Amino acid sequence: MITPKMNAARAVLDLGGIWDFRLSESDPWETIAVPASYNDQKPDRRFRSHVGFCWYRTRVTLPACFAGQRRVLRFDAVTHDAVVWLNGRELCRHRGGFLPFEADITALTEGGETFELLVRVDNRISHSTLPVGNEGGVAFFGSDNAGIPSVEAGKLRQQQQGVNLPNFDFFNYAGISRPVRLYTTPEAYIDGVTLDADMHGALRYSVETVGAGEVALDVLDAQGQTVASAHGAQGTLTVHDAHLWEPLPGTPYLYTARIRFGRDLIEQTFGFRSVEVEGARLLLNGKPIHLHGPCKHEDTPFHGRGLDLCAAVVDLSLYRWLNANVLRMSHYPYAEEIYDLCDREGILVIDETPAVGIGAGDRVDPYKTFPLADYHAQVLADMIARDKNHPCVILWSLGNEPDTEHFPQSAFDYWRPLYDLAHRLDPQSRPVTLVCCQNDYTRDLVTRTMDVVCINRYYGWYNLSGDLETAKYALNLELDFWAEIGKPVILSEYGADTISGLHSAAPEMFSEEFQVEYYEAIHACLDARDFVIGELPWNFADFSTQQGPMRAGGNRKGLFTRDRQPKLAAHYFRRRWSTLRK
Ligand code: BDP
Repeated sequence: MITPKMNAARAVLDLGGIWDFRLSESDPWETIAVPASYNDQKPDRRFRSHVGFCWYRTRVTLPACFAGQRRVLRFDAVTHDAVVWLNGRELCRHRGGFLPFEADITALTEGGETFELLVRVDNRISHSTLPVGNEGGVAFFGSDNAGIPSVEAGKLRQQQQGVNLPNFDFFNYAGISRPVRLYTTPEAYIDGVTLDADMHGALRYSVETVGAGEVALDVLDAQGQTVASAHGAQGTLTVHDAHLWEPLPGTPYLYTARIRFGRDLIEQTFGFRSVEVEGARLLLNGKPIHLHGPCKHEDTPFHGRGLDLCAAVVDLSLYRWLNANVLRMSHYPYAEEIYDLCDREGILVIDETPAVGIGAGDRVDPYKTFPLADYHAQVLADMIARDKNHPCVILWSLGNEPDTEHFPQSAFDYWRPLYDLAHRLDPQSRPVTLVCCQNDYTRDLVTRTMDVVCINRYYGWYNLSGDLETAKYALNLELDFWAEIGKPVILSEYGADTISGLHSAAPEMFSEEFQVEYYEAIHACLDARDFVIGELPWNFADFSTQQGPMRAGGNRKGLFTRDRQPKLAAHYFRRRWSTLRK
């Protein structure tokens, strides 16, 4: 799906602004900002803890000059499920909160008139959604007190009244979280573009079109000069002495493919770069690369998970300040604008499906009971279709922390087809991974079969808490195991909750000094091992979560506070990453 951008052939109308909103059909309409999550926009607990449908409404006047054009309404993301009506008539529905959908409204509109858009949003999570919600009253954190009659009765009451029980550790923000746009195309139009450009200057391309016409493609350099051209819907061309796209501290050189088809036009940036796994190394442009940068969430004050472009620029500027070169888009595909930014800023991206929390303890096999396989495959396909042309994307992550330990064969049978699908669908056949939970790694049959092994580990925090010497001992033991597997390993999460401003001279957990000592201890293990090709601390910034006994004002593992002020550890990483070369 092509990201709508205005150019000489296409108009784009941003429908963002203040819309009407209500939590239920019996509430009065009130104001809400779009795009943004609705949860933090009102000082009202009902907004934060809402479960089920809510309603958005706006009126749009279509410019008269849109007549004679094909007209498409596009939602970049509505979290989680959406149904859209235009003038009371159902237009489209979409499942899943992190990828775009669109509807052709040409036949329903003319240009010059006003119409009403109504959107019903559903934020419920369950065993059949990604991310996964718990069913049966199981809470993610804290003691369940299973069996106590009064507590069980309370859980039953919660279920009857409707409750979301995330099986994941980030707030279940919902709403129209990314831009809504109306765009035009000529009647015969470009429907898809696939670019595969490598470090030798070869560009393989294919263009999908609807209607009659010829495809012509020009490659423009960063100065706008045409450096290569081709005709036809698909082919290969070569740019001689191509500038490579390199991550920081190199130059992320971008070219533009200008594609014409009849009266239509698409301008798609891309970069010449190659990525592959060779033994226990990850090669970027033929050279081993070490990945270092914190994982993140789309999470800012007020906006929740809604797109906040200013915060996005601030955040990526802080990646540069940290001397980071990678951003793992935990735990869902981010807004398209962020990939454009990463392309420009030279930040590598690990792109992840929203498959978080596929697990239900040691007695229930989630792979036999959660109806997810087909839907998960669809989400993966949609993510790859959306993001495949970005040079910043170097690794696909099929999901985060599923159960791979209790039902190892079942897990393998579930994840293997997704791994194969990702390779089949990606024209660049980027490496594929699955981010694995801290578990009995000797039982896990999936993680070791990925192109890159990604492990989340909390030695010294959730286990062996505070005892960093023993944490090192245990992590070293595990790393000895992975050394034998012979694949590149990324420590894809590790971290310690830290309350900004809490200090201790003999560092204890939650203090800023402890966070630094924790990282120093873990790094002592990593630095001794060449096959560990990446370190992705958890998390870039403090972020909002479901309330619970383990979370004081959210997850505090940020290197920065939620308002992006550095803790001691941020300075530590800035120093470490200024010299880190492997
Ligand atoms: C990991 C999860 C991440 C959590 C983190 C934590 O992947 O989403 O936020 O732990 O507990 O298990 O801080």
